[in-house]
Amino acid sequence: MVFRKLPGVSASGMGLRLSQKFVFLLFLSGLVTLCFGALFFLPDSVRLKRIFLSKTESQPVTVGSENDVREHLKKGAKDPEHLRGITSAKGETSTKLKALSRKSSVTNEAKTDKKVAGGEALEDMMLSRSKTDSASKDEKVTSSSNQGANTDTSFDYNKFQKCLLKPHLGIEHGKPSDPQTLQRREKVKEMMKFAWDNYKSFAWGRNELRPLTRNGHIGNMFGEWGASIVDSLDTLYIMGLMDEYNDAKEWVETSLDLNSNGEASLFEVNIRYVGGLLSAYYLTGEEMFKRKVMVLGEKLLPAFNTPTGIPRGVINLGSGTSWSWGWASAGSSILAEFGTLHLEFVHLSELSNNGIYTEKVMNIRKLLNKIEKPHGLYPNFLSPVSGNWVQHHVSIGGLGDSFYEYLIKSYLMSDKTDEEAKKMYYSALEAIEANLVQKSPGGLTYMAEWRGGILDHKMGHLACFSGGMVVIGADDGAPEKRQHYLDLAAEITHTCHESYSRSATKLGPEAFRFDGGAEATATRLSDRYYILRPEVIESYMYMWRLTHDPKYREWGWEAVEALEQHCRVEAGFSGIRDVYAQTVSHDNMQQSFFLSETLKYLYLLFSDDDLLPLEDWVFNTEAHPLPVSCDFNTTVSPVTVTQVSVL
Ligand code: DMJ
Repeated sequence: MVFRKLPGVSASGMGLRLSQKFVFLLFLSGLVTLCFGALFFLPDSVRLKRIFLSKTESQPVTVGSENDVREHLKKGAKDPEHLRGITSAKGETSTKLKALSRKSSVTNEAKTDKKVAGGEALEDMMLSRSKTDSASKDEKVTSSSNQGANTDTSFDYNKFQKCLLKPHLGIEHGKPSDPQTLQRREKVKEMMKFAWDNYKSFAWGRNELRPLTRNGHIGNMFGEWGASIVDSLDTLYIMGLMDEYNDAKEWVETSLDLNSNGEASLFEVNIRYVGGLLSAYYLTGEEMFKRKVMVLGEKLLPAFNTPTGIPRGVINLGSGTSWSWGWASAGSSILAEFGTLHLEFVHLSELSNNGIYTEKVMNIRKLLNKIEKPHGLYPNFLSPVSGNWVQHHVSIGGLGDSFYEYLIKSYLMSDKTDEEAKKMYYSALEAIEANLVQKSPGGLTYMAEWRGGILDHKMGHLACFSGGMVVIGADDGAPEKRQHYLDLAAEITHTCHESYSRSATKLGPEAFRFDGGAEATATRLSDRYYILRPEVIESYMYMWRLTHDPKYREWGWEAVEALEQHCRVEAGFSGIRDVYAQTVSHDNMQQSFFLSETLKYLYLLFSDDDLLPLEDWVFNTEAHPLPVSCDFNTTVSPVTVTQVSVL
C-alpha cells in the first residue's frame, strides 16, 4: 500500500488522512493476528512456538460441559447387597451424582481454593504413607508438578470388592472340570512361564525380549519402563504364577522410575502402563500400583493442551510437550489413539477422585459426536488444531480399531448407564455395516477399508478383534437385531479363523485380501508376517463366553499348537516373517502384548466363565481387566472441573 503526503496535513499525522490511518491500523492488526495464528501450525519443536505459546499456548477448548461429566459418571445407585444387573441402575441418584450436583453451586473462587487444598491434601496423604525409595521419588514429582489432577484418593478397595459378583479366589479360580480343557489351560500357563522366565533372564527391565539374540529391546513407543513387566502383572496373577508376579511387583515398586523423561506414544503408555497398573491394583488391592498410576496419569495430562483438547500422538513425559507422528498427514491425530483413552481415564478419575481425566475424554467424545461424519463413518485422521477430519480413510483395523471397541466397552463399563456411548456405538456399527461389511465370492464375511468412498477389499489381523466386539454388544442393540449381531460376530470370527487355516503355519497374516481371486489370504509379501498378535484369539474367547460353541476352544487350541510349533524358540517366543512358508524365519521379538493379551485370552478361553466374568470386568484394548462401575458408597467430594467451554 502506498501512502501519499497530502498538503495541509501536519507532520505528526504522518501526512495521512484519518481513513488511511484507519486502513493502515486495520492492516497492521490483521498482520499481527495472522503471524500469531501461524504459530499454531508450526511443529512443537520450533523454538519460536515454545517461546510464544509454551504452556499457555493451547488451553484445551473443552467441548464437554460439567453436565457431560456428571452424566458420564452417573452410576447405578444400587443397594450393594443386590447383584449387578438385577436392580435397575437408571433414573436413580448415585452418591457420586449427588456429590457432583453439590459441585454445581461451587463458585469459581471456591474452585481455586479446592485446587490448592487438593494439592495440600495430596501432600499430606503422601507424607503419611510408608514409602519405598522409588515411590517417594515419584510422589515428590506429583507434589511439585501438581496440576490439580490428584486430590483425595478415598477409594475404598474393600467396598469395591464387595461389588464383584465373582471376587478373585486365587490359583484354583476358573478351573475347568473337564480334564482336557484343564490340560490345555495348564499348557497355556506353561507357555506364559516360559515367555516370562526368558524375558527375566535376558531382558529384565527392558521393554521386550529379543529371543534369538537373547537380549532386551527398548523401542521408542513405550517410554523406557519394562513394558513386558507391567503388561504381565495381571496375567501372572490370574494364572497363579505368584513368584513371578511378586518379582514383577517388586520391580514396579523399586525400579519403575516414572521420572525418566522419555518420549512415548500417549496411546501405548495408556493401554499398557495405565491399563496394566490399574488392573494390577483392582485385582490385588496393592496401594503401590494405585500410587504409581496416579503419578503416571498426571504426566499424561499436558498432551491434551491443544486448541481442541484432542491430544497429539507423542508426548515427552518430562516436559509435557507433545507432537503428532511424522507419518500422520498434516499433523493430524489418530482416531484409534485419541479414541482409546476413555476406559482408563474414567478409572483414573475414580481412583483420584478428580474429574479432570473424565473431563478430558468426554471432551474428545463430545467433539466426535458433534462433527459431521461422511456416511456416518469416522475417518482415521483428525486435526487437533481445527477439529476437522484430515483424510477420509476409514478402517476397523489399524488406525481406527479400538475407538469402536471403547465405545461399546464404555457403555458396558458404566454398568450400561452411558447412553451416549451406546448410541454412538450402534450408529457407528450401522454405518460400518452399510459401507464396509462385505461378503466374498466364496461366502466369507469381512470388513473392508474405505478410502473416500472407494473400498479396499482387505482386512487386517487387527480388524479381527471385531468379532469379539460385535458379540459383546449383541445383547444391548435393538432386540430385533440381537440374532443378526450374533451371526455377524460369528461370521467375522469364522473369516479370521480361515485366514489362519489357509496358511502353512496355521497362523494368520498381518493383512489378507478378497480381490484378484484371493479369499482371506495375503497377496503381498509385506503382509505375510505374524507378530504374536492376539486379535483372532481374542474373538475366540468372547465367542466362547457368549455362545459356548466348542469350536472356539478347538480353534484356540489350533493356535496354541501353531505357536508352539513355529514361534517357540529356545529362549522365548518370536514372531515369524511369512505365515505361508514351510520353514519359518523368526523376527526376534517377543512382543509385550503376547504376555498381556494373547496368552491371557487363551488362558481365559480354557477357564470357566467365572474367572474375570464379563459382568464384573471389561478388558481394555491391551486385555487389562477394569471393573464395571458400581456404586459402593464411597465418600466422594466434588469433582474439580477446571475447563468448561464450547467449541
Ligand atoms: C495391542 O497393543 C492392542 O491390542 C492394540 O489395540 C492394537 N494391537 C496390539 C496387538 O496387536
